[in-house]
Amino acid sequence: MLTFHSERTKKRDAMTELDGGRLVRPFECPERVDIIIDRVRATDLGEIRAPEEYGLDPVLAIHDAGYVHFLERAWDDWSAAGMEGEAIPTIWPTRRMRGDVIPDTIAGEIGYYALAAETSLCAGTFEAAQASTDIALSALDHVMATGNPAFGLCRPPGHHAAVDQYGGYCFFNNAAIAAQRALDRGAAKVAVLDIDFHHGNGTQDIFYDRDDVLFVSLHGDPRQEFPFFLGHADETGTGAGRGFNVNYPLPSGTGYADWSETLDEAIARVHRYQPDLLIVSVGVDTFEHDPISSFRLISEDFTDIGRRLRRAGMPTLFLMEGGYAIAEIGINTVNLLSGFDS
Ligand code: Q9C
Ligand code: ZN
Repeated sequence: MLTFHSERTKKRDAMTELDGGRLVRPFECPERVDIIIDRVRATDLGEIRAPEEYGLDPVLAIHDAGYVHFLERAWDDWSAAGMEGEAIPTIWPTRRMRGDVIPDTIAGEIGYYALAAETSLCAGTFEAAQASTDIALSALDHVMATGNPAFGLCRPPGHHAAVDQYGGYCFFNNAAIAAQRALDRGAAKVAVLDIDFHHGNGTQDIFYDRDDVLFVSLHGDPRQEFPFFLGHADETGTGAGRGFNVNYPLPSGTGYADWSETLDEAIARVHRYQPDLLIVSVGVDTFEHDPISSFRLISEDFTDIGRRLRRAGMPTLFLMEGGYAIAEIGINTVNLLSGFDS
């Protein structure tokens, strides 16, 4: 299988993540892509290609223009305001406050556009987010042109990013942007299957009232896990989208027996939908040793996931989301992809 990769994704190298009241080096770090690409090479998964550049039009087909331009200038505005650390919000438009007037000063704007505080903004974030989206779109175009699968080694990840909000390490929702481009280029229906440990709140929210994108997600129960405020089983879509959003929240400690049974149900739902394209939001943070997650998949399980996805028999685009057990991130990711190829 072809991999799309760019060194430009490493332009985001934040120093800080707010974690347990301390500032630590982010779990979502640039070495993640180095380790995965080394494993792609070591296993001869297939050719590695650089992405094309698509500019902001496909991003603006999903995200709010004010949000995109905020991300473009946020770091400069933050620095110009004399802030000494990386950019982290401290207040949000929460219940009973005004969410309809956007502040015009960086300390307020950042709370308007952030959905969580762990993800610091730093120099290079916007460039890396754009590179990540270019990778997703290049991989998409390959799948659409050939019918063959492709892997977009996206970083930063995308599935927590909503129309006008970043957080959970995500800025541009690569899977949503790719799904929209597929529709714009002739696909009638696209399914997004999200197997990252965390609920893909951004992707769900973007397509919640639509029937041309089916969103199906397996994830840690939001009663216990990030993003906490979305991802319950009773979120099934609204309006035309009713029935086209499917959540499978699973308890902490879930191992592969239960997880894979749920995956088969999710695949069966995707199959009934008969999409022209399947986009898999690939997180390997379901791994037993992931430092921020609580499922118990082992490395061999990822190979089996790939095999099960192959049996579904659809044109498939894989896009990287989470996975923070750095030592095994290459093995786990490439196991999944080579399981699909086998
Ligand atoms: N400081 C993705 O997997 N919570 N995002 C962090 C540790 C945020 C995960 C808790 C987790 C975000 C793409
Ligand atoms: Zn995740």
